[in-house]
Amino acid sequence: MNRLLMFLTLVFAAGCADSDPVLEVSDAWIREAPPGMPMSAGFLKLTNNGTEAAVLVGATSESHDLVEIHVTRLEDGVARMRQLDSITVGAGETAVFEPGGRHLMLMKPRGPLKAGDEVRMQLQLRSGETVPVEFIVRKR
Ligand SMILES: [Cu+2]
Repeated sequence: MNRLLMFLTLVFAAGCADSDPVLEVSDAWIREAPPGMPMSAGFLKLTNNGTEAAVLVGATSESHDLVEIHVTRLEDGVARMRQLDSITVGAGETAVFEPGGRHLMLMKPRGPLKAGDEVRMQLQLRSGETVPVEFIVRKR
């Protein structure tokens, strides 16, 4: 769907332009949870166009009461999720959140989400800045 591919948000960190990172978010989507499943996962690409590292330390979502940074790893052939305290995106780098890897774990839903829904989240940086991101819910 071209509309989904075009779902690109340019986000400029607020504040002084010189030292603050300029973060660009693209391809932000949430995987629709199967019926009865309380958890979903959010994915995105986060590019740091600034000159200093940006450190993601958390997120809040209008759709869920609890959001954690997770990574999925294969351990002894079994996929396991672990919580991460933070993810550092160096200057000029892109952090990719994708199925089977890093993701935003969405827990304690405030209501059901279905494909096509749009969800606003705020990424929280260690600097204290927040980055608003619009996610779209897609089918699994
Ligand atoms: Cu997870």
